[in-house]
Amino acid sequence: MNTPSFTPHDFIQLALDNKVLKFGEFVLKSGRISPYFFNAGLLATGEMLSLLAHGYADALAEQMQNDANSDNNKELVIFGAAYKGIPFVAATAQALWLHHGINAEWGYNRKEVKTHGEGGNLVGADVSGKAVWILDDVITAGTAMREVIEILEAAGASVAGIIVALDRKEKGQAEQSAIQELVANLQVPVHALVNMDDLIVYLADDHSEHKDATQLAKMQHYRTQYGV
Ligand code: OMP
Repeated sequence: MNTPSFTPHDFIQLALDNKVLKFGEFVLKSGRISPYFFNAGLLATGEMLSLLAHGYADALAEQMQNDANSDNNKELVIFGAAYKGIPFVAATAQALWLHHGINAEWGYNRKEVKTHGEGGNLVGADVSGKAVWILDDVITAGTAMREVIEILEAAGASVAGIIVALDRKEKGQAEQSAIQELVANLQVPVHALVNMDDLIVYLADDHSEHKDATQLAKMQHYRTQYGV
């Protein structure tokens, strides 16, 4: 069976159906109290993983197409950070091959450095000296992403670009969003498959199965506090 192409609406619907996206009161890594939480660890069916990987792969293929038009390097290396990024990067490498005929190199890190056998903390593609695309689940204030960038830089790699599943479109370290800060600091493309605005559009849409005026109001209030 072919996986349908990724759309924000279908992905949000599936995420709500499967409690990947939940409403309530959640304390975030940044300490902010959020009326919603996206738990990528619950994208735990073949359907959801395939849809997500299709989304990452389409975004990367489009980027490769743009790069080819501007004569940039055509090599594609993708990286997923432990732990949640590992299945996503593997599934995306496969989706790139199956849907786009792109043979990307892929790799990931371990959280515990291995001291025997091949050793080290990186697995898969040798990223040293290469420009690498980072795949991650959620970006809020950008702390997790800065940690991934440090891991890659320590391995002698540079960042070619970043794709996240959800951009919460919140302030980073100052007034810009975390993604705006990354773009300004790294000068590389940063994409999100879904963002806070898509969630708000979904909740307000008459065609959404989970249309919800109460949650919509809470989301809008939160956005005025921390959103950009
Ligand atoms: P920042 O490091 O602030 O960008 O937060 C991103 C990280 O927070 C993600 O990698 C997740 O570990 C976690 N997170 C979620 O998984 N889902 C959310 O909806 C919000 C967060 C969060 O804590 O901000």
